[in-house]
Amino acid sequence: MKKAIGILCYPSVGGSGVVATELGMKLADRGHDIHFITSSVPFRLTDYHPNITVHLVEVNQYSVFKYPPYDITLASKVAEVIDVYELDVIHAHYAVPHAVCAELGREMAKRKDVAVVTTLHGTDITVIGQDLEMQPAIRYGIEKSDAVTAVSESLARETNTTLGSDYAIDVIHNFIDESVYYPVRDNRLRSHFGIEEDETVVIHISNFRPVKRLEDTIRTFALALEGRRMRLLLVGDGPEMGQTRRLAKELGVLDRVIFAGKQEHVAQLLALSDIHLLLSEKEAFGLVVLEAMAVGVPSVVSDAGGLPEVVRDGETGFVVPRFDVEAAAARLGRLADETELRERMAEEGIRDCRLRFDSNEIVRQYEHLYDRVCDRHDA
Ligand code: GMT
Repeated sequence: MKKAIGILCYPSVGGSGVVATELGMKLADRGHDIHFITSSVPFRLTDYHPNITVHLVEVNQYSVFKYPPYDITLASKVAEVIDVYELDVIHAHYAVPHAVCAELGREMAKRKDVAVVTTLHGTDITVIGQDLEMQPAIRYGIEKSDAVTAVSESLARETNTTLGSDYAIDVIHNFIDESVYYPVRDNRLRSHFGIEEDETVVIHISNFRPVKRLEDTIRTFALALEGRRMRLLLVGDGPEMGQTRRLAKELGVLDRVIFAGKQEHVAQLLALSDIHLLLSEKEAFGLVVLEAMAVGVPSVVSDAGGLPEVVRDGETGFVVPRFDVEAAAARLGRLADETELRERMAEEGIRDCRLRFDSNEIVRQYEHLYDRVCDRHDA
């Protein structure tokens, strides 16, 4: 049944906002009425869609406020949208503040028969959840939700371990937009970066935060470079950028590293790459691994969090122990040397995208969940 669904998400940062926006667009395509309630228009929402409305949260900057009350304003906006648009479901992406604000908004609204679904994305548990001051808020958001999902089995387990709880958490994996990420090889941009035809391109894409272990990425690349013609294409920016550049210089590989900066359209960069590298310390899912896989670029990943659920070790890429740069370099070198292995893994990965991460199937899982929580509310 078609539903009116409110979506709370971060509009401009990271994978959680991307997944929330893609989900909203897919649901709108399937006839649901989607209401994004955010601080700005989600950056992936580029086209007009008749079933999508964006409600902006405008915080009053009144001088008595030392801290502008964004969360309270968001909750008030949620209440307003519930009542005016007769929402059936509020879907909060990220535990804080969104799950908490979804519940507060429901409390404030006149209509009470709206269900709250929360999706945990990773750092809301693995980083923010480690902060004991935040745990009561995270627990509240989870416990008040009618259903909670996590983007990987690993995150579902870690949530209960971190919070010392036994919550029933549904696992719904992430998906990508198959019209943007599809199997393609396109070397045209190589010349722009001064990459020779016979060079193997290793790509890393992230927000350059400490959990992404840029240090391990550079050390792995430097070790694997021995006697090989390879370039490391770094896409993104963040707090670790300066240190990354310094380490590349110190290890004598700076001229082999390309700093592409933050980019919105990574599909084109994946299309010119041979191997994708992500050696995170924590990673609930690793959306970028799926993006690489869909384009046909196999990954070498660490065994952090949900990464082993995305990459099948030895089949669609390689999984190595976290922080083990020797193991990562050995796998990277092998993939660089063995074109046939790379191609076989690329094919398997493309197949996995279709079979295990098909967007229509994953959106259906969310629809079933909405039906379930709404039925429970109506009963
Ligand atoms: O650190 C990031 O990559 C950003 C972060 C976010 O909250 O947007 O990403 C998290 O959510 C993504 C979408 O579900 C997952 O693919 C990422 O693995 C997860 N990041 C971490 O767990 C570090």
